[in-house]
Amino acid sequence: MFVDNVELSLLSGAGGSGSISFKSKGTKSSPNGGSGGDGGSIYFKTDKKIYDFSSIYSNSSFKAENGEDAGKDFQDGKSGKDLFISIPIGTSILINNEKVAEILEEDVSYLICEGGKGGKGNKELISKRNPNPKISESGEKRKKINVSLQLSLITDIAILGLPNSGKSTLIKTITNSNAKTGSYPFTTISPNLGVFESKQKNLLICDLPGLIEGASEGVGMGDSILKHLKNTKVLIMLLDPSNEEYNLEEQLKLIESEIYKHNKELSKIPVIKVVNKSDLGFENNNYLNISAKSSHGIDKLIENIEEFEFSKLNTVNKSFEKISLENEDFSIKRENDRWEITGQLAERITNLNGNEYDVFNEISYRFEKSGIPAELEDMGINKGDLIKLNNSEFEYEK
Ligand SMILES: Nc1nc2c(ncn2[C@@H]2O[C@H](COP(=O)(O)OP(=O)(O)OP(=O)(O)O)[C@@H](O)[C@H]2O)c(=O)[nH]1
Ligand SMILES: [Mg+2]
Repeated sequence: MFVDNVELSLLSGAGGSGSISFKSKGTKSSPNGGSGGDGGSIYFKTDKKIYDFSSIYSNSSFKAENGEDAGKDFQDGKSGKDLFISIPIGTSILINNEKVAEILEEDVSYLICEGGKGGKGNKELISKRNPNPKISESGEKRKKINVSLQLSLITDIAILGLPNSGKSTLIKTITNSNAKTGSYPFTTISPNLGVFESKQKNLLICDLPGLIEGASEGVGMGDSILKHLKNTKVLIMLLDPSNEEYNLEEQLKLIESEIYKHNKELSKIPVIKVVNKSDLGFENNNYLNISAKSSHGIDKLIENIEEFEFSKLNTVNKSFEKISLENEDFSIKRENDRWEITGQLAERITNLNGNEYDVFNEISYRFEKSGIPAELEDMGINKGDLIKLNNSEFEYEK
């Protein structure tokens, strides 16, 4: 089964917590609590040996390992393992229906769900300000993200034509594909791929479902055919002289008009126009005539294909600017003289355990150093207003 669309739920690993412990030497004691391990992150990694999502389709939720909590005596927690999910080149990543990346390069890894940072132990929290900390940080929580992946195949040649024109028969004749053929329309309902060993290199050829009028508006399998064209280098338009509804010129016009209406950039892709079924006695001198069934004219078609220098041809797809997936740092909600601050920065300020007095001092210090007070001032906070920062509450002092 060919799968070009999947929804995945991804969960990164949580960070382990730092520990609070002390080494005593005589009357002196010094902090030696280790730090927690980072949680595992989830990456997408392109693999040029796969052409669709069938390998991840059945397992649609992925979890990376948690980081381990730290121990005493300088013992840091182990980091959780990162998880790499293999995807085909040509994958678009969508979050909340918005495309955030399109991956067109070989062998790249793309961080999609970052693991929680491990919490610092009291050893790592030693500072001039607090040389003997009795506090440690909790690890950051797991992050959850739902993504959809959509594929636009990267191929050298795509075969287009009306239903029943012999596209699947052709891909079977010239490649190793075992596409299903049939004497009825819509035999093919998802792309078939095959490799043609040309003199230049192995060419990936794709046989698509039959195009019908209105495909560009989504009629038939319109979208699922047309979306694969922007990443192909050459088009074979396969015309069927035995079609009783449309003559050859009408078929050509229909194909051109549907694909160019879908995306006018597609008109930049070079085309080989071919009439099939020459064995039925319908040769037409304006086109290249072949019989996918008897192999008549296939040599000539291959000569035509070999004339293109595939390694120099580009696809019409423009590379996509990746949008960074940074979380919003913090958000402020005001209710009269109460200010509630949430978000990742707020969590990083307050994720502390240990001695209450030290915890409070550390939170105040981190809060003052952050960009939050400036923002609150801009919004008109007054001295004595109540601040709720995650689970901590305190009065605002200028
Ligand atoms: N006589 C003759 N019949 C052919 C030739 N090529 C294909 N056919 C026949 O045409 C019919 C359709 O062939 P397919 O290869 O399934 O056509 P298709 O374009 O893939 O069709 P869809 O997937 O339905 O769009 C089958 O009965 C084939 O045997 C040919 O060169 N000569
Ligand atoms: Mg077919």
